[in-house]
Amino acid sequence: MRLELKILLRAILRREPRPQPGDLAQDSAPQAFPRGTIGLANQRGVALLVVLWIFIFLFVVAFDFSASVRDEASAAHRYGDETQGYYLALAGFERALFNFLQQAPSGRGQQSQALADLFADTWTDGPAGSGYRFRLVDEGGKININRIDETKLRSIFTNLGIEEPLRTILVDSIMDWRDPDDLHRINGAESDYYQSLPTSYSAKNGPFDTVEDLLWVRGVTTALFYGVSEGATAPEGGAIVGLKQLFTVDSPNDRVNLRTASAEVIHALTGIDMKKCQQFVEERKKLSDKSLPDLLALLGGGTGDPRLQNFVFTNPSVVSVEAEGQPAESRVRRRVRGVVRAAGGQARFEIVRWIDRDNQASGATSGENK
Ligand SMILES: [Ca+2]
Repeated sequence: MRLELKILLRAILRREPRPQPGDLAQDSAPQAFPRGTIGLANQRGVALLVVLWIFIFLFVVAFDFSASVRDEASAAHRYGDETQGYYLALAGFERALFNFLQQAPSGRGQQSQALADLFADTWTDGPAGSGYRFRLVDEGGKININRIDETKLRSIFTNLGIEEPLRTILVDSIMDWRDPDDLHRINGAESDYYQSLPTSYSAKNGPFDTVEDLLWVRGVTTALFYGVSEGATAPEGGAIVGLKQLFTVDSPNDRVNLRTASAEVIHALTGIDMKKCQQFVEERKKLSDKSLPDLLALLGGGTGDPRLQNFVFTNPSVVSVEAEGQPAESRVRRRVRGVVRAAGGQARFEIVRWIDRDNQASGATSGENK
């Protein structure tokens, strides 16, 4: 660029004599221009080009600068929004915790309507303009992956419409993952199998730490775990359900709390038609005073029905609290999640698990932005 500037300056400083109009008139015959005139015209063209190049250069520099300033500004803005969203989410978490502790579980046996609604699997908005919302999910309403036995596990996969041989692979591999020994079942997998994978690891040989650990187990695909396989068809009377929705490691019970269990969990446990389970969940919301016989009748079975032996009826004591914060006039949303166990005494509660940045938040936001 310096070279071009030099050329330009030289062209200006040289001050070549301009051709006069008379000159042209004198030699109007169609002959070649004298050499000096051609040289002059060429040099002027060069000056013009140089000026144009300088303009382009300045334009690019200015554009680049403005774009980077704009990016920086929007990044700073987004960061500010996200920080605000995070603290709003924390506020939502505290609020949800307060609501939960207000009802839990000192008054066991008291079956208040408010408590049931708290676990209706819907988001509750904070006060108007607060910018947060929260949701409480009873972990007791899901199936404890560390406690369920082999027979029930098999029947769950059958109810989900998973066919052989995958069903047996899943059951055997989950049991192998949990049991302390390294002897694998016929279709199971122990460390020797996992060691032979491209990215090798060992079997846990102990209880699952999180539900996500299922993803390490042989046969469990992300589609199966999240329930989002494309082009999959739902089994008859069933639905595509992700294992993530069904299982928990935090449930305090061997059985599932019928008071808060989702339609998917009831369907997976009992094999009752998915539509019917959804109807049951809707009807359950309307019942003001619930008891186990009421609910069982609603589900269409007497107390003698063996399928219903999978359930208990209790106040939630271990809950997962999800809270989302979103500053006003912003599209940024932050989500936090914590699993809280109600405890007696002074402490009143204990945080079993804390997820500072819940992945679902980003997924949900991008989904809603579409
Ligand atoms: Ca094992």
